[in-house]
Amino acid sequence: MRRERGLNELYAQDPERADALVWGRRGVLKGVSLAALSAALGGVAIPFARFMPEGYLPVALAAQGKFEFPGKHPGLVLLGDKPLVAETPAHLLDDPVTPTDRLFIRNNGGIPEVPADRDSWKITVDGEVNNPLTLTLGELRSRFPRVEGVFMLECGGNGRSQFVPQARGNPWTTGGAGCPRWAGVRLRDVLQAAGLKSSAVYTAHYGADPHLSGDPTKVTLSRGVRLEKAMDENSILAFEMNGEPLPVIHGGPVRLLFPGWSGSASHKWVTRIWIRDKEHDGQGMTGTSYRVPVAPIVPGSESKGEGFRILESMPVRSIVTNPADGTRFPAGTREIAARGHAWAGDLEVAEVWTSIDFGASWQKAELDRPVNRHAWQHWRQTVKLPTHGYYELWVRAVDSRGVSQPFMAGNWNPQGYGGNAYHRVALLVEA
Ligand SMILES: Nc1nc2c(c(=O)[nH]1)N[C@H]1C(S)=C(S)[C@@H](COP(=O)(O)O)O[C@H]1N2
Ligand SMILES: [Mo]
Repeated sequence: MRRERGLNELYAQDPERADALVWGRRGVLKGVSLAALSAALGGVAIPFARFMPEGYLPVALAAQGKFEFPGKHPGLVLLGDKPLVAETPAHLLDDPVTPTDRLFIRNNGGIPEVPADRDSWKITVDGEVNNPLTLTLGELRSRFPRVEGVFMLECGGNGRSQFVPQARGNPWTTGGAGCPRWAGVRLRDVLQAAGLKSSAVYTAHYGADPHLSGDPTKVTLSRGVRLEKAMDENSILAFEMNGEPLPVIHGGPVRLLFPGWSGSASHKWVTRIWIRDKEHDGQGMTGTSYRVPVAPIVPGSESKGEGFRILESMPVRSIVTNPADGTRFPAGTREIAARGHAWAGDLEVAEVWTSIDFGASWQKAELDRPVNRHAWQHWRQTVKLPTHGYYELWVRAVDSRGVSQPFMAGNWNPQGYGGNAYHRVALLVEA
């Protein structure tokens, strides 16, 4: 008797057989027949198979790492444990405001010790300022106006796994992003209190997290931003997330937050903000780190980052948060309520489009405005499925300058930054 197996189920139960059936070598379809493909998907029809590009890889699932961390959702996917890195599957990002337990984690080093009295945490502001300051978190709270907002945090490497050939680093799918509610004080209020000199052009961030080597002279990460971004009203020193003290894993007692820009600038456990008279050149600022080519380079080629620019504002992206990848719908289902979010760094999203026929045709989704600048936008759409079988729901967003997400991650770079290919989820309507 032949047992019908689901998309993910097949991989979960018999990954070797599934791989042998579907894939040749890693990530490349080896001229398999449509029949073999259907069998690998659990013996189902693929109604729009005629639109599948030659060699196209259906969104059939890879193995997921087990994840366990106090206060975090067990559905997060572990990408690495030294340093700790975990991403959020798109269906767990369905909430309009990301719950704390669902925000991705990206560490480059260890997790520092934090004093029980959080308000005693100290931050120094020095460099190109008239009055260098050392302020405790308690002083930050009492001296400067409290601000809050729903702000995006997105890793510069989000989408990296879609680069071909594979880029170096954590293989983020779409889950290195989230949009919680944050509260803190404006960085610009603090910088103004320190009195910026006319020579001030760039920030340089330092934090308390130890280097993985254990060598105390080594800096885990030290990135910075142009002064213009530092002075933006939404660039904050954050000490609360979703109405609670900022969890230690997310940089508590206090972190920087530069919404819309590569998350690496949003320094956690921040202890020093050094104001510089030139572009910062700390750990993670040079070479191919958080930098992308200005003119495209040959995918897979060697590069030391000559002619690259710093990745600042993140590119436009959209995700499907409902239905979940791999959802199986009962026989007779002909309509589903799809929804998700879209964002575009410092810009707004102008349009979101969906396709169920491998991009042969697109339908425009309903799209909300952001609740505030630098918040993601929600989209929704009733998607019609003409018959039973295997579908992929594809989504792509277009930013306010008319730039769309591409089908493939473009502008290949050695460490895989700024990859924003369409999000694709596998759906099945039972026969
Ligand atoms: N001190 C410190 N800050 C840091 C990092 C780090 O390793 N150390 N990682 C950065 C990167 S690359 C990202 S994407 C975000 C992730 O923030 P999260 O872990 O709160 O999601 O923190 C940034 N701030
Ligand atoms: Mo990141």
